[in-house]
Amino acid sequence: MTNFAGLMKSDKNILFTLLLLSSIASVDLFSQAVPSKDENIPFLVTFGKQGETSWGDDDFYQVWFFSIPMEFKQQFYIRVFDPDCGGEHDEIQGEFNTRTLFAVYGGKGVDPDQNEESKGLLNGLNYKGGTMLASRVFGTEARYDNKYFTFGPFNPTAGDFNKKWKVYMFKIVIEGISGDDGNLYRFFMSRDPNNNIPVEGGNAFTYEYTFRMWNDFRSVAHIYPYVDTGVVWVKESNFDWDDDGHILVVSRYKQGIDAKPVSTEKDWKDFRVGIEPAEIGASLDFQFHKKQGTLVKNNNVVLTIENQYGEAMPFYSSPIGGVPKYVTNISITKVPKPK
Ligand SMILES: [Ca+2]
Ligand SMILES: [Ca+2]
Ligand SMILES: [Ca+2]
Repeated sequence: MTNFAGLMKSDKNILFTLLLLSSIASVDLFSQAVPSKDENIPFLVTFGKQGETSWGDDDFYQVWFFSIPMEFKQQFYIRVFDPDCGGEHDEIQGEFNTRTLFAVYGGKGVDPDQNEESKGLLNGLNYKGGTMLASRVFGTEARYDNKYFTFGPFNPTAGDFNKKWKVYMFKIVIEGISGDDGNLYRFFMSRDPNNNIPVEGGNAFTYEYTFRMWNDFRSVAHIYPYVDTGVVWVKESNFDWDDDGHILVVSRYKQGIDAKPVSTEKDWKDFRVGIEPAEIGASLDFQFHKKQGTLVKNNNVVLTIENQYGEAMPFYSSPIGGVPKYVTNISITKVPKPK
């Protein structure tokens, strides 16, 4: 830390050092689990489209992107844990009768930087842009209950190339095509069809995160929106939070801003927070601290975030720049704008 203290003489150097630290911290070998270890979220969830939005899924589909660094030349797999709806983990309504489509896309049309509709945010737009590479519909299937199903192998070059990040992008669309139960599942992007072996430098992201909270008081879930150039403020929106505690916004410069109000039942609530210049090019940490006292059980929720232009921002499973930690005694407001 002595070198760091020395650099603090110059504001410009502080900024440079932080950028350097953030790029070093960005290597994360656990990044291919979705949700990731850093997120500490038990499951993603998608309900059958005859379900009730009051159970926590606003639109009965979800879109996830996987990115593969261009240096990676091997084939890879997308593994889905508990893709069926029935037996363990899933949320029954009446009887289990839900069918869920999982479809993997590559090629032109996938990259959300080049195709806004691909983000999957607005109903009626074509979030299935790209070429379908594999798909399967799962009902109640004991052979995939509490087990993995593996899509692939895929060649990295079958993805949609993104020049900015130098990655090939793939996406998986999850749709509750019938029924009314909640399908809980997770992903792992793997080099191996039968084991979870990470693709180095791979990542996963979404623009609308639909997930299950833990059924305990102490576990804190996190999601990590990435703040790109030009962002001045962001609007976080949450759906069907069941008034389940606090959402805190944390970064190197935010110790924990209480994002109030949170949603209650079948409603959206939003919260705006300003972005400091030095928070650009890194991730924020949205922390979900559950309500104490009476346990809110099986809480399914939806999260989105947009910038001041109304553009949706991505949540990365492996936070870009690493997990942001609040740093005391550094006030970024003292950093002057570069001349
Ligand atoms: Ca049912
Ligand atoms: Ca399931
Ligand atoms: Ca809920």
